[in-house]
Formats: sequence, structure tokens, C-alpha cells
Amino acid sequence: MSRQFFDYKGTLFPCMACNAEDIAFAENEFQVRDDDIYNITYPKAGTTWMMDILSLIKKNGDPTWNKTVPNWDRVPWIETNGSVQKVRVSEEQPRLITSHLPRHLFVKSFDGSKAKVIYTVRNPKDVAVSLYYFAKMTSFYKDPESFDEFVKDFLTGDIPYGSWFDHVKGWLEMLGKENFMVQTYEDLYKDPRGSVLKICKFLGKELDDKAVDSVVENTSFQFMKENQMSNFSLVPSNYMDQEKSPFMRKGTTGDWKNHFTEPLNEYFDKIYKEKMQGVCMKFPWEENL
Ligand code: PPS
Repeated sequence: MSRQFFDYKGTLFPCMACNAEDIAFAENEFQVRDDDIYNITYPKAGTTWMMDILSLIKKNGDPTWNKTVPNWDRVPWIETNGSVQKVRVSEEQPRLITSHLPRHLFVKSFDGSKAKVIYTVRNPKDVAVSLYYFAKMTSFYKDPESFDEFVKDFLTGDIPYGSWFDHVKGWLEMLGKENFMVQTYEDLYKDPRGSVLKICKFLGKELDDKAVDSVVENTSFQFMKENQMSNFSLVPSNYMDQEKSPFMRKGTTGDWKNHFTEPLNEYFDKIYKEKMQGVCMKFPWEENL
């Protein structure tokens, strides 16, 4: 079988989606513009949700763009094959750009720029569940042997994009900077309208009530699940086999409770407490820890 992942400066990337040359270009040569807006996530934190929210905000609530252009062209990943060169010459204003890159590998020219970052973060247990099903349906990942084994790899960070803990801690170092905002998946789920308003405020974008309603309606789970431009059904089944598991799977919070055994949950909590020591931000899922 061909090699599944490659190592770039200590972080794994899927061979079918990325290559070292483009990542190196993104890291070292890509030029950030001050009006760029970056949608940054660890995989499965709500990346595609935020792609559609940002697209709609940019278009003042008009859903035409979201309904006619695939998300990867509206809010392209910077690190996936061939994408960085397209983003480099994009005449969009502002450019909306997605990335799963950890902070230490992120575009160097971002430092000192005014470009804005929205960092979406999700309960890592739900991320692990979502990623487990994704790993089963996509040829970008290895098919997991069992859920427990997969969670152990997740905890050690022996998976593409590295450790969730390092990713989150790396990006949270930007807390307090005015061009950085954290959005939790859980808040977005609980209060989509309030979250959209917060995002608009951060972006300095004023939308009227009707436009905000449209952003919320057109980014509901059900709407996105049915939208070909958001649900990855345009991706050939040899890359993503949605018969095995749909990309828009459950779109909920707390699904980890249906997957974690008690011992696995205890083990996870122990590692979580160790790794997240000293992080000053409190997250919604930490209430019962
Ligand atoms: S990826 O592969 O990293 O881009 O995946 P990502 O988009 O970050 O995460 C996919 C999960 O997000 C859920 N999702 C949503 N939830 C609620 N509302 C909306 N609109 C929405 N859009 C995507 C999607 O269902 C995946 O979560 P799970 O738990 O697997 O359902």
C-alpha cells in the first residue's frame, strides 16, 4: 500500500491531500494581506461550518455564492495540494482562507499583519469521534482498527496535523490580540445567532437583521447537509465514501458519550488535565472535569 502520511517538520500530513512543497511555500513565502480573514481549526472542529458562515457574512447574507460555488473555492485551504498558488493570486477582497496548520507552521508573514484569525475549537472528545468516522470514510486517513486505538493515537498526536493539545495551545498564545478570536463549536451550536453577531463584530461587518437571519438559516446543519457545495458530495467516492459515513454526520455536541467507555473516558480526562494545565481559557466542556 502507498504511504499514507508524510512528516513535515515533525507534523504528519495526508499524502493524498497535501505536499511538502506547498506547505513550505505557505509557511515561508506566501504573503498575507491585512484584510485577509483566516478560518483556523484543528480538523473536525467546525471548519466547514465556519467556511459557510464567513462566505455568507462576506456576501451580506445573500446565499447565492454558498449555493453555487464549492466551499473549497470560496474559503480555500492554504495547505492542500495546489491551493496556495491559487490563493496567492486571488483577487477576492477580502480573501477568506482556511487552514488546519498548527501555529508554529503557519504563514510567517502573518506575524505583525492585521489579518484576522477566527480559531474554532470543539470538545476534543467530539473531535475524536468525528475524526474516527472521517478516517473510516476517507482515503486520506488510515482505516482505524478500533475506536479505543484511534483515541490513543489522537491523544499522542500520532495523526495528521499533530496533537489537538499542541494545536489549541499554540493558537491560544494569540489570546488578547485584537486580530484573534476564539469561537467554540459548542457556543455556535447553542446560540448560532449570538455567535454570528459576535463574528460580525470581530470582522467589523454590520449586517441588518434579515442578513443575520439568512446567515443562520443557510448554515444550519440540515441546510448544509443538503447543500452540494458544502457537504463534499462533489468529491469522488474513492476519496470520500459517504456511504460509509456522511461528511455531515450528526452535527451535534456530546456524541462522545455514545462512544467512550468509562475507562477510556477516565484515561482521556487524565491526559486532558495534564496537557491543558496552565491554559487560562475555560471551555464549555470542562464543567464536569
Ligand atoms: S474538516 O474535515 O476538518 O473540514 O471537518 P470539520 O468541518 O471541521 O468538521 C466536521 C464536523 O462538523 C459538523 N458540522 C456541523 N455541525 C453543526 N452544524 C453545521 N452547520 C455543521 N457543519 C458541519 C459535521 O457534521 C462534523 O461533525 P460530526 O460530529 O462528525 O457530525
